Amino acid sequence: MNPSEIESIQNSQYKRLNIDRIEYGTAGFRARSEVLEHVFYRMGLLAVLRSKLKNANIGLMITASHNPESDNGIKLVDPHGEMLEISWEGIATDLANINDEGLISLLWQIINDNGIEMSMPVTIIIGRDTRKSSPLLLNAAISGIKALSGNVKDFGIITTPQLHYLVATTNTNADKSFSSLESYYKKLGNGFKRIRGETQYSNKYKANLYVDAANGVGANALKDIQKYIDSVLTINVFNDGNGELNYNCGADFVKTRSKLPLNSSNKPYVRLASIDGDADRLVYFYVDDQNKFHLMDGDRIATLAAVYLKELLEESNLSLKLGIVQTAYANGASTNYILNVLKIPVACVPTGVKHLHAKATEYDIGIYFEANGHGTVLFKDTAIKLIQESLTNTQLSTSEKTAISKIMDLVDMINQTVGDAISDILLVETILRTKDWSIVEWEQSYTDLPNKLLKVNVKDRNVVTVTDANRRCVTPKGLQEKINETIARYEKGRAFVRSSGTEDVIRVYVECESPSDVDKFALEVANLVYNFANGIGPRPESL
Ligand code: NG1
Ligand code: ZN
Repeated sequence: MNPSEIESIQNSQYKRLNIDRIEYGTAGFRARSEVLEHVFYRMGLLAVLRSKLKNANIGLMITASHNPESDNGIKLVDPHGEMLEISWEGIATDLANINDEGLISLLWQIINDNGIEMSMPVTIIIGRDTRKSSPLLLNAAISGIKALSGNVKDFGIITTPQLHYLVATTNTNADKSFSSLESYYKKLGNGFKRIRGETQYSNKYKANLYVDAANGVGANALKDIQKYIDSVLTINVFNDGNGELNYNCGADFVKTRSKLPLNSSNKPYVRLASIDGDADRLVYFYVDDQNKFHLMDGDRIATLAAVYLKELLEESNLSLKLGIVQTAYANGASTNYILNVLKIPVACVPTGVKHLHAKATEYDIGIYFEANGHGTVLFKDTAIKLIQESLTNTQLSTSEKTAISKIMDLVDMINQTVGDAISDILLVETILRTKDWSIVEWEQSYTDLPNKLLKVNVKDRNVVTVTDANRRCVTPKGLQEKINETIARYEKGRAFVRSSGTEDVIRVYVECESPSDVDKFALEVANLVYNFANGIGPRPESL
């Protein structure tokens, strides 16, 4: 750092507020927006250091996803569009929490420990969601970037997956020029139109989808993608920004409450979908003629994609290894279906996209989804090369060629940098149309086990530590044994607890065979957590 940079940082208006320690969690920092200005300033500083270290553009996304409008958050995006490397999460946490007097020396420490070459010019790519607090916080981040002489490329209001895509493609453009949103829409939209080919659907599939956009940034993206897919699919957007962000709507609301979002049609068997506030999660749903709600979550999207890819691989005779990655929150019935019906390998990893993404890269084609609807499909570079080469092989049969070119269209249609609700909608719609399935046929592949996800408020959520992909609790001592005793009383019972990385709560998940037992089961485990981890607030006595 040169003297003027140091002076600028020392004189910055963004002084640390006297708040509790804040952690770089599952998806960066998230908190009430009014306490975050100094954190954003410091993440601006850190993004410049990371960018210099990597000699590449780094992304900053300003969003608190499905959290209430009053929250905000920030995360760094690494050069290939992936989440920040895990070893830097601790550095980000330290930098966000250090007092103002220690800031310069901590920056020097980061520079020296990592051997960062400070003279290199760098650019930070920024995007933000629609929150009202975002412009002010953006200024704080820009101020941090400029204090260390970084350049800013601000893409304004965009979805989280768009920011990931823009970072990844900009860093691979041969001339280092900035990618455009248009290239994103064209890539997805063209893949979607091409793969359609001559497929005729007539009966069950209807090319008409209703999407709840959580009153967030995804509403713009859905309206934009419509222009690139012509009338192949009509996307009717509701909760498109006139109401409050994520309030009684959006993918998280629909998944956790298992009910229709605000302003939704309740016409039986109409295919509906919800995305979240920054458009990286997607769930589908419908109501039947008894007005019963049916949810098609991330597990269902993963299995649908797996069915289709498995068929295409068989038709193409390409020898590529397909695998699925889930977390412990995946419904046991979906795991069972993947293993025993589809006969595809499945891995379970800890919660957090970075873990799923990393594991999925181990397969030639890796499908990963969180039950909450965040996920995508990854194609290894070697797999893409094989697919491309096979397209020019004159020995192949017509059906092999058709299948291979469809796989290539999928490569275009899918945003491989991160789960992307817009791209995932195109994927789901492609498969339903190809199979001529209504949402009911899709649902028939397996029956979910009844399940419940609860939150428990405790004094310090860090007292709960876990291992074995979140499935076993290490501390508080004795808690896991008690949970095991409870599980043993329920047929097909499964339960686990862990501290949230995005909210100040302990999450409790249970599933079992009997729908009438699941609430009782969930309350028993929640009460164990409350007792062992010094619960605060109302005891979890009712749901
Ligand atoms: P936490 O709060 O750590 O459980 C939640 C989701 C994650 C992930 C992140 C990021 C559940 C149970 N947890 O994390 O899967 O999506 O938010 O948004 O859905
Ligand atoms: Zn999100």
